[in-house]
Order: sequence, then C-alpha cells, then structure tokens
Amino acid sequence: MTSTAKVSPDEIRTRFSSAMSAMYRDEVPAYGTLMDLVGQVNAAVLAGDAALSRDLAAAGQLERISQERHGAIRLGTAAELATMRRLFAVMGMFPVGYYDLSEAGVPVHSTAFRPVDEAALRRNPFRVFTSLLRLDLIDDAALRGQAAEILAKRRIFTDTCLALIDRAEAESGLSEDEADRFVTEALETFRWHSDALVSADLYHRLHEAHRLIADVVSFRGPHINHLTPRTLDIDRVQADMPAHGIAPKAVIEGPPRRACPILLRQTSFKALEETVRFAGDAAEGSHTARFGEIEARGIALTPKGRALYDDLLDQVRARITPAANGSNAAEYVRILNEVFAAFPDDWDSLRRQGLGYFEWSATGTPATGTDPEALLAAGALRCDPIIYEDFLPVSAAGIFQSNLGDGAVQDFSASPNQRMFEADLGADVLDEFAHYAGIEHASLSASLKTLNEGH
Ligand code: OOG
Ligand code: NI
Repeated sequence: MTSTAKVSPDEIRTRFSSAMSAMYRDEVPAYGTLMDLVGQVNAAVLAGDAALSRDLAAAGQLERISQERHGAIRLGTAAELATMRRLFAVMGMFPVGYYDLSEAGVPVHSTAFRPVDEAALRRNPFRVFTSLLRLDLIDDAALRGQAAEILAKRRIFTDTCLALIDRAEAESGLSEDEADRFVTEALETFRWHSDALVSADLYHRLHEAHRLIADVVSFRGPHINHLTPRTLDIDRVQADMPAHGIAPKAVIEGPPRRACPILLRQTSFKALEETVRFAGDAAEGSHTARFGEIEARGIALTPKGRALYDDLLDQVRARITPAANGSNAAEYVRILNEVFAAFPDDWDSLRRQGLGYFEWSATGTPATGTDPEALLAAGALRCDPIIYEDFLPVSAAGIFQSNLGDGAVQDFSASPNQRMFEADLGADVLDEFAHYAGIEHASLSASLKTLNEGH
C-alpha cells in the first residue's frame, strides 16, 4: 500500500485562496489598490488600539488580518453546482445556509461554501458565496431555452480537476503534489475569459432579460466576481476609496456602526467595464461584472435577534431606499442609526435578551452551580461573542445590484425553493442557526462540567 501523506483540506484552502487572490489582483488592478488601502487602514487601527492588537495576536489572527475572507461566483446549471460542492469539499468547505435572492429582485438562489468547525475557521475562514441562476424565473420561453442549451454544453472544470476530485474522494485526500496540481486546475474554473460564448446580439438579448443572466450564460466559466478582505474600520475604507481612485457603492450594507458589532457589514467598489469579444464578431464590446468588496463581522444573532434586525431594516427601507448615485446616502445613514437605536448595544443586554450567540468558558476561578448568569457574575465563567460567519440576503442583493446597475431590480415573484436547490446541489445545506446554537450549547456544557468537576 502506498502511504503518501495527505495535505489537510485547510492547507489546500489556504493555498487556493492565496492563488485566487494573486490571479484576481492581476486581472482586476483596482482590487490590488483596495487591498493596499485595507492594509493601510488595518495597520493604522492596530497602531492605535493596543488591546485589539493583543487580542488578535493571542488568537493567531494578526498575520492574516487583511487577507481575503470571501469571494463569489454564479453558476448556470444543477450539474455545475453539484460538482462545485465536490470541489469545495476537497478544501474543507461545505454548504451553509440557503439564500433566496428572488425576493430582492435577483434571479438566483445561493449558499455559502465555508469551513464549518472552529479550528478550520481559525486556520483560514475563506468562503465562496455561490449562486445558481434560476432560469425558471425568466418569462421569455425562447430565450430561456437558448440559455439552457448554451449552459448545457459548456464545461467549466478541467479534466484533470475532475480526476483529482475523484481521487480526493476515493483516497480521502490529496498528496502534496496532487494538492498543488488541484489548486492550479481548480483555479482555471474561476478565471476570467474575455472571449464570450455568445454573439453580441444574443448577449444583448440576455442582458435585456436580466444583466445577471448575461453574466452567467455568456461566458465559458463562472469567473470569480469579487474577493473580500476583512477591514478593521469599514467606514474609513469607504470614505477613503475615492481618494485612491476607486468609486465605492453608495452605502455600506447591513447594520450601522455600533459599539457591539452585529452580523455583517460590507461595501464594494463598482464593477469595472471590461473588454469582451463576442462569438463570430470582429468588434469588441464590454461587460461589467467584477469588483472588490470589504467586510466587517460581528456577533451571530439568534432567530430572535435576527427577527429584530430584519424588522428594523424593513422599517429603514420603508422610509428610504438608498439611491445608487449616493444622492441620499447621508440621509440613509441618519435613518439607519435612528431606527437601530432600538437594538440593544451592550453585550450583557444582547446575552440576557437572547439576541446573540456566545461562547462560554471557565476562567479558572473556582465555583460550583449551574446558573450561567450567577457564575458569570462570580467571575467563574466568561462569555465571548460568536462571530457571524454567514451572509445576509438583503445585503447580498444590495451588492449584486450596485454592481449590475439599478436596472437589476426587477420584480420576480418571491419563490424560495430550498428543496430544489438542495436536490440540485446533491446535499442538504447546514442550518446556520442550529450550528451557532450548537456551539453555544456545547461550550456552556463543557464549562459547567469543568467547573463542577474541579472540586
Ligand atoms: C454575490 C453577492 C453576495 C455578499 O458579500 O453578500 C455577496 C454576487 O454578487 O455574486 O458576495
Ligand atoms: Ni461578497
């Protein structure tokens, strides 16, 4: 029996995300500018906040602070989605959550492939927001048929990539050489191709139906459409973008700036116009799809906390819709802050009211008992916020729209179809709420056990 040592999925994911980053910086130079800006702002924040530097260093997060946290792709068929699931599994990334974007006027539904357990997240939290085009939401039957036919014919994975996925499944992993080869081959699927599969005429008809359909159907593969590093001060990066020659979207998606950050805040620069050569056409055209984004994460909310968040966001959106050109951005931020004043902004309230998920640990101070609040007050237990590792459908729709133009807002009948998505995926998605609740529960039981057995 040959026993070649296997490379860990975490390591393959790390190699893959850094290879993707290098490729993307090369393909989209403005993204390199954004990365530099994020690096500068993160350094400035850390220089002014010794406690934060210490905490990040203790958690082993300092070196990676400005590296990518996520990217996004859009797929065309069920078969592509099912194979993508197998490809990501090689890198320790599994489907978490179901997002129905039709509700927000974008004809896709999505999941996020990401590392799930805490050790893997700490090693490298890279995830890919993955959408599947819903041709079923397109009215024009002839166009729908044409799009389906084109998608059925394209091959987005290299033969070697497919063979290595088979091998990783059969052998429970990849050797050193195989892992490197896999990263190189998998990267091909995410590469930009400026030569379109379709004629200029068909591109324009697809574009007419929805810009996103043109983006998915016209090309040879699901080009990575953005990468997203973490920033320690998203408001500052947003404000500084113009001075660095990149145009930010009008407003930051998600909750307002708070003392106790919740969920996810994200913003992006607008997609660039790129040259495209259409099939059978000497003339060149252009396509806008690819951009850069930044994110800042806070505590994961319980269903109760999330319902409050959704309700407050609805109230905001009932009063003001952020205009793509930024004309009412200041007013939007004012209303967002005003409405979100109703969301408690200290850790104790968030915990006591059951709005957020926390991880418990024993401090080493001896005590017995089973009441977490009493043990916390006695200093025998501590609890830290569990960071939200997933996405937000309204925010995601805002990101899609800012990069597809206001024309992208269309009325689709909201039709979540998680069952169909999971059938296409070939697996169920993990329920993110159940997952966070599980982490909280396990940490509390283990801490109580430690405390009460310590005597
Ligand atoms: C995905 C948009 C969603 C996010 O950060 O919410 C996303 C896309 O544009 O394909 O990445
Ligand atoms: Ni994103």
